[in-house]
Amino acid sequence: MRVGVTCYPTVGGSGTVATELGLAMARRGHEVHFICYAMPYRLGRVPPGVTFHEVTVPTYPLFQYPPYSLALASQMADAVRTHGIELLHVHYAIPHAVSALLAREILGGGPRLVVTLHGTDITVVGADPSFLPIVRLGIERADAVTAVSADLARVTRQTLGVDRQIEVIPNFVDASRCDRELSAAHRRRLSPDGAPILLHASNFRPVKRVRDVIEVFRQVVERVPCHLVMLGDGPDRPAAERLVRELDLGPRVEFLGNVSPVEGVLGAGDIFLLPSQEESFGLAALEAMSCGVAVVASNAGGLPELIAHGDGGFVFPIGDTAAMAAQVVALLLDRAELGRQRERARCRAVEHFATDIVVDRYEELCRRLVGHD
Ligand code: GMT
Repeated sequence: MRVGVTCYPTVGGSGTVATELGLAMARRGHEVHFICYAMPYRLGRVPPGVTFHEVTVPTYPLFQYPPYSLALASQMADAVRTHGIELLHVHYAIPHAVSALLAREILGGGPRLVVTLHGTDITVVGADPSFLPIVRLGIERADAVTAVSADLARVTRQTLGVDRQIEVIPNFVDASRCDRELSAAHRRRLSPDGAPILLHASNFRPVKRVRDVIEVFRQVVERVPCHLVMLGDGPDRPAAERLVRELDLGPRVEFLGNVSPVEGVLGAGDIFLLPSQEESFGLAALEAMSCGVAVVASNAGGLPELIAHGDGGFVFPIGDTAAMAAQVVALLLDRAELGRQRERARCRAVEHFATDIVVDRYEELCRRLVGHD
């Protein structure tokens, strides 16, 4: 098959999933064309079977808002025409879905369209009245729509008022990216006293409730010595760093920003904290689980589909930092149980969310639409 993939190329779950899926499809012999405004951060050296098409947006004095969606549509149409692309797979509905529809208009028909919904494209930005009608159009007109959790599929139908099939295909992880040696080296540096390590990784947006991460840590460290490692970057990071200083937690908390490979640091931890307000899936938690890290999270959105309470992870009501902290303390005080939970987290990631299992489902969907056996 010849497939065009569009995603946000920056660090983030949807870009990671889109890129890893494209790479997996290329390894399976398909021709994959990434059509994005920059090289996806996870692409690295472009392997055989993969082509990158950069979308450039010309500037002009009249353009206070350069029309990226239109440049993307033109670039999609051009790539389809030149390379005989049979299917466009766009990740994150805004604006990719409607750009793909426009590309089909330009071509007077053409490729099949798959839209994969990732979360805030529906729950936050997509629900905004300024985008809702255009997101609904993209979803209604696509040949197939997938969502990364059943909860996101349900919320999409409810929020947009659409009544169409949305296939649930969860995110996936390649556990071989975990590197025990690298993680051991990180652990020696991050915890010179050998105390356990709590982790958080996100884009530090308000939906992540980063203050709750710090509040949980504050309650835990009062009872058990430990460290907190914060990965990623975003608008709430300065306030989080300030809060850590105000609470006098500085010596025990490190903000590392975006690190690569993230699994190196994730594998150095014991427990991953994800107390989000909204979370359609929680890819960072899955990555941590695949490296043998237990998860303590909120029960927002699709998190209970990823985390089976008591089996490698625990979920609690959003904002219940006391319950989360009590769970973390219980695990840190019972090292045998912590070890069992960490192993269960790894098993669950590998048994339910391994790359091959999930890529099979996307490949089957694409074949069905394109009509290949
Ligand atoms: O908008 C975001 O927070 C980023 C977005 C992304 O592009 O990574 O995250 C969403 O997609 C991820 C990949 O499917 C999911 O793992 C995240 O749970 C989801 N974020 C939210 O729902 C807040």
